[in-house]
This record gives sequence, C-alpha cells and structure tokens, in this order.
Amino acid sequence: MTNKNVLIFTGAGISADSGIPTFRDNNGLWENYKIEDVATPNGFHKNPQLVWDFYKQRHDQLKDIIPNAAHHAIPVLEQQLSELGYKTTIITQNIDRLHQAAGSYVYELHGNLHDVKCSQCNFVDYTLKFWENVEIPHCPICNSYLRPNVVWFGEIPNQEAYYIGSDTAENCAALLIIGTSLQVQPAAGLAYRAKQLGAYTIECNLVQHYKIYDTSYKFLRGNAIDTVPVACDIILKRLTPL
Ligand code: BV8
Repeated sequence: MTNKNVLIFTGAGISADSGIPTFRDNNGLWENYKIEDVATPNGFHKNPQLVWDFYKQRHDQLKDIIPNAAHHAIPVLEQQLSELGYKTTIITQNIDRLHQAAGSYVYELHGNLHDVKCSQCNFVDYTLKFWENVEIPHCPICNSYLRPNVVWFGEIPNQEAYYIGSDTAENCAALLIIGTSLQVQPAAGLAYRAKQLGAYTIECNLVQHYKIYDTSYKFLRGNAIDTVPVACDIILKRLTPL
C-alpha cells in the first residue's frame, strides 16, 4: 500500500505571528486564565458569563487578524503535492479559522470560535449574530445558555477530525508539525503516532520536542512565518521523484 498521504498538524504557534496569543508561552492565555474556570464544562456551569466573556474577547479580536505567510504556504504545498499524487490532510488544534482564510480545508479537532451552540439542546448557529451579545445569550429553542462551539478539557474532540487524523497518521509519507507544545491529548498522539510509524517529520517551533537526531526528523527553529515556507520546500523536494 503506497503511503501517498501527508499530514500537517498545527497549534497556536502558527497563528502567533498573526498576533494571536498562544496558550503556554510567556504571557500565554493560560497565564492569565485558569483552564478549569474558562475551558471546562464545570467552569461554564459555575460561571457561564465569565466563560462567555473569555471567548467573546477572543472572538472579537479575530476581526483584525489575518493569516500569515505560514498559513499561506500550506495551500501552495497542498496543490504541488496533489500534482504528485499526494493527499494532504491538515488537522488543527486552533479555533481561529486562519487556515481556512488562507485557502486550506482543515479538520478542527477542538472546534472553532465562529459557531455558537446550545449548552443543552442541538441548536447551533453559524451566523455570528450571537457574538454581538455582551450578556451571554440564550438558546432560541430551549432558553438554555449558548456557548462557543469549542472542545473544552474533559470533552471529546471532534470525532471526524480525530478519526481522519488517526487514519492519516497510520499511513503517511511526511508529517509537518507546526507551533504546538504537544501537551494536549489525544491531539498530540496523532503526531507521535505518525512519526512512530515512519513518517518523515519536520517540526517548526521555537522549542524542539522530538529528541530525534537521525535523518527521519528535521527541527526548524524559528517563527512559523520563516520556517514553514522552508519546511514546505523540503517536503516537496523529498516527495518529488528523482
Ligand atoms: C479528552 C479549547 C477524552 C478551545 C482546547 C483530566 C480530565 C479530563 C481530561 C484530561 C485529564 N487529564 C488529561 C486529560 C486529557 C486532556 C489534556 O490533554 N490535558 C492536558 C492539558 C494535560 N484532554 C482533553 O480533555 C481532551 N479530551 O481527552 O477526551 C477522549 C479522548 C479521545 C476519545 C474520546 C474521549 C480535550 C482537549 C481539548 C481542550 N481544548 N482548546 C480553546 O479555548 O482554544 S486545548 C488548547 O490547547 C487549544 O486548543 C490549543 O490549540 C491546544 C494545544 O496547545 P498548542 O496549540 O500546542 O499551544 P501552546 O501554547 O501549548 O504551544 C504553542 C507552541 O507554539 C509552543 O510549542 C511554542 O514554542 C510555539 N510557538 C510560539 N510562537 C511561535 C511558535 N512556533 C512557531 N512560531 C511562533 N511564532
């Protein structure tokens, strides 16, 4: 079975150069907020308005944010690889939709900051209208609190993203990991599994996470805007038949 798959796995670091704070770096989101207060079902139950404020502030910030060169390099690589018969799958942990704004189709493991859903019934809104509310909005169907359509700690990641990511990790020729601390499971497990099963791996980060020093792995230290275009060139060259 030929592995004509390429997996691109991204985290908050790819959007840092667009001005979005990461989670676990200096001055990261988790320095200023406690995860259990704003990113768990229990935190929402205890103080829904605090959670709404946390996500509304992050949602409203996106109005002035645009994709950067790292986001834009990926659809170019996707097209080049598709001409070589490769299928590129992008799994992101991010909820900012910057990959989509740059023209990529991505699977969102942890949801997104665009849609709003009911905390009780199946109501989901895709129109952005509820984000205008300063007061946490109520469901028009059952009157329960609405919430961002993101995956909190203790909640099951997006199943489609998880299983497509798992399938791709089982059989991929190359893995590009961009801007993630690999701290969150089961997301990080996808990247480790792909490498473990032989994918040629490039990590673009400020900090190296894989302690591998053979030719199956390359670490590109630096900002994603600088390292991702280089990584895309390396992967394209490696997968282009001689
Ligand atoms: C699950 C929400 C079961 C939206 C996020 C106890 C109880 C319950 C669960 C657990 C538990 N203990 C452990 C767990 C599992 C838990 C977990 O992993 N906890 C960790 C923290 C210990 N996971 C879960 O709860 C998950 N669900 O386990 O369900 C299950 C599983 C499988 C099947 C069935 C059931 C759900 C996890 C989802 C949590 N929600 N986000 C939001 O608010 O955003 S996670 C959050 O972390 C974000 O989504 C974020 O993307 C993600 C990962 O962080 P990173 O993206 O890596 O960001 P970080 O800041 O950490 O790192 C940035 C990196 O970029 C750094 O390496 C930095 O060096 C680099 N960088 C910075 N600047 C740049 C750069 N790189 C390049 N250029 C730059 N300029």
